[in-house]
Amino acid sequence: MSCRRGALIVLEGVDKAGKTTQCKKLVHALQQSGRAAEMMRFPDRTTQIGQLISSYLEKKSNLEDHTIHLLFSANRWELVPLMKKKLEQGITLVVDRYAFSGVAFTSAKPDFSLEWCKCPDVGLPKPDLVMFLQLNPSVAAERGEFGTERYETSTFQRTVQQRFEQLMKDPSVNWKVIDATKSIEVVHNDIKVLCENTLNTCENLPIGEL
Ligand code: DGP
Repeated sequence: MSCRRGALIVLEGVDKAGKTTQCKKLVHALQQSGRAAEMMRFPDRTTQIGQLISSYLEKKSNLEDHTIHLLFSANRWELVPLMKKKLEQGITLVVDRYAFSGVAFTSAKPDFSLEWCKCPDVGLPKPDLVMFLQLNPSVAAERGEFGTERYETSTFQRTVQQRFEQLMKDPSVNWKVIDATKSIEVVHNDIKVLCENTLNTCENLPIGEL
């Protein structure tokens, strides 16, 4: 019998929406229910490319805007063989940020079109489900001060949110919006309900491409 593939599930949202917490809880819940599941995150700062990105985000180095965009994309591409292998082994991947963050963050900079920003990620494995943790930027600000990394300002995050809203109009991607103002447990439950449907329907379909 051939192994049923795992699902590729992505959580997106502006900073402070609770993506990392929710990814961890989802992986745990999937494992408890007897499914093989693992978490991944982008950028993956552990690779050589990831270290260049990390140093850029920490403002220890400066990189030209197109260059860093391509490095973020390259960081996703370098993990594709591993992602495919795991999905084919039946492992569901819960991914903290993906190509949509890539497009939303770079296109929030002046003079970058959504179209240009999407190009380097064309062909990446397509998520079976992308959940957008919706959080009003003013509520995000109430969750505490932003950190000191690049991009962590309210003005920039508001523009990022607008770019995500444009991306969510793409009907070829299975977007679902989650109200992230609710408590951690309620959000977790909403996420589990949405995943259930995807997990039951995707396993006989081939992995798509962005
Ligand atoms: P995190 O490790 O999840 O806090 O993400 C690091 C920061 O990098 C966060 O502000 C979002 C941003 N980011 C994530 N992916 C990309 C990308 O592909 N391109 C750009 N320009 N920024 C990204």
